[in-house]
Amino acid sequence: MAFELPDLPYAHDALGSYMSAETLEFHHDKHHLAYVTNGNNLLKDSGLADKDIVEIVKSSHGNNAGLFNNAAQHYNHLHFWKMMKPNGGGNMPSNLEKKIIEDLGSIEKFKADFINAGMTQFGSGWCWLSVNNGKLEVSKTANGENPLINGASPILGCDVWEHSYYIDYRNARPKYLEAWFDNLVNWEYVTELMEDAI
Ligand code: MN3
Repeated sequence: MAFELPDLPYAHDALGSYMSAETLEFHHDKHHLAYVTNGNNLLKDSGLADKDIVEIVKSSHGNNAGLFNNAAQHYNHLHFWKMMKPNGGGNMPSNLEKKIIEDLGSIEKFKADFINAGMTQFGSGWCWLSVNNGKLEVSKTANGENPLINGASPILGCDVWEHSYYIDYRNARPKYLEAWFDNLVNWEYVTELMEDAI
């Protein structure tokens, strides 16, 4: 299936100073669009054009680097926009909270581990919460890679490419990660993804 750029699920200025309209104009309207455009060009002759996005990401990994990079980034950003909402962060639904405590120790430990994964990802990449064999785990990946390639299902991912934070936070990646976690995460969407993956 050809890739399409979805509209943002909120206005460009809806996330306030935590992620500015200028950042979203570049990040969604230009960077994500480029992954869609380049991905569609590479998809044409790949033999995967009739597959869905998850299949394309998994099948291109390790044998079609150009397609993989663009398809994986398309997948990552499709979810990234929905993983945020205006006035996000704060309390999470109780079934997600319970599962995090069960698998990862505590909410505080999960937050610290997630932020640490984002901080210690050298160069561009992502930090993740995913479901792997029914259990939650925190991880980080380089560039466009994501937990799908390890057989896990990502349910929360924070983009730590500089294009995601440099306009609003300059080089302060830890400050961005903290603000993102506390003020932007759409925990209801994360919970939906968890319920689908378990
Ligand atoms: Mn990005």
